[in-house]
Amino acid sequence: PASRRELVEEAEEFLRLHHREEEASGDLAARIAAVHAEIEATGTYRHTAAELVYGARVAWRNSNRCIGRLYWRSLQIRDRRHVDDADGVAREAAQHLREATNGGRIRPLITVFAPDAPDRPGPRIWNEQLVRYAGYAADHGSAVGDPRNAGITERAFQLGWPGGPGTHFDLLPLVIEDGDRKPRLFELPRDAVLEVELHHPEQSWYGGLGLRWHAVPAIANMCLEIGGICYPAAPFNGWYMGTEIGARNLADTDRYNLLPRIAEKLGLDTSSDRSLWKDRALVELNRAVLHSFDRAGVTVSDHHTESRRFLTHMDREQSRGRGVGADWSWIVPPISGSATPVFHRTYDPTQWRPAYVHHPEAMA
Ligand code: HEM
Ligand code: NRG
Repeated sequence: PASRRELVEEAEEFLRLHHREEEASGDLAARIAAVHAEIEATGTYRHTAAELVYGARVAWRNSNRCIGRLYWRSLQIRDRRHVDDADGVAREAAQHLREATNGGRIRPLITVFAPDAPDRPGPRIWNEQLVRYAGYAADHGSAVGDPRNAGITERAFQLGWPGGPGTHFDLLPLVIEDGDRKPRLFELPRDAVLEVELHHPEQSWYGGLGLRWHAVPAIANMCLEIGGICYPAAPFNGWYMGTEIGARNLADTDRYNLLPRIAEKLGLDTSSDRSLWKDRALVELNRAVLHSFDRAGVTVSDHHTESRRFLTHMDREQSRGRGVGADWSWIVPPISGSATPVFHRTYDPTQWRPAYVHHPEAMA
């Protein structure tokens, strides 16, 4: 919020929402008066544990780009608001991954670190996710790793990272900045990161490609905004929808760009777009992702199931008298869009609060 008055307004709006939706939320007028007084005295206010839990869950419910919102009430919260130093954030981020991974039965989870305060900004994680693969610029020929992470890889080098072993899947260190403002590097403990080796259900050559992906998508660079308070470090995760890996991360020409290699192995005619070799390679790549996660006992959903769940979510929300904001271009899966029900309709793009927001200053 730009001013104290705006903070008071946003706080009140959130407290009213909480009170309206949650029966056990107590005396509204008394809580509003207390928050007013606290803002008057300190320039900020502290959420109760119940407000934080509710705020983090509703921020997920309000994530217009997210198809996975049916289970928004199941989000578990690790309240680590007392942790504001880089070492503590690194330690708790690793523990977040262990608890979220849960041996493969992935649990939707968020860890909330110290908020921004008038006298001291909260800590920040520069990596876009807790687990990311390094991207090394090519001296000549093709790049190594994930080109999407070339920026954060470069910043890690500048901060003294010696670099990984040089595979296509080197784990990046976390880059964490705390209230003292000096970004520092932290290697992730190996036991905190579960990865899945990719195999194809029928094509045995596929395993030989040496492909893998991490089990948990944990976005780390979005701010959790609740009632005018910004929690800049609040890494959260659910599980992957297979297409995120198979139709984007491994397939996009500016990511791992694997379609030509897979088409070649499949013996497809790549001399003309009209053979639909890209489309056929995409399907086999996505089959391999789902097959491999299943085989490894790691939670993953497919785009048909997740699309159906999303429409169930919309129905359920509407029956409770709530509208659902959504962004068609993010909700519709990147392959076979028209074969899923989410394609065949429009959505209200209104962005409600609380919300997860990108803060541009922290991005590369
Ligand atoms: C975006 C699925 C859980 C918040 C997305 C996207 C997918 C997805 C497919 C689009 C990603 C892209 O195109 O790059 C899922 C599934 C979940 C899940 C299957 C399983 C439970 C969560 C949770 C949260 C969340 C637990 C927060 C508490 C978001 C947000 C975005 C997003 C904020 C937009 C990210 C951005 O702007 O880059 N989700 N999600 N999701 N999801 Fe979910
Ligand atoms: N597409 C990104 C992850 C974005 C968020 N997706 C989720 N979130 N499934 C990728 O790494 O491919 N989640 O919290 O589960």
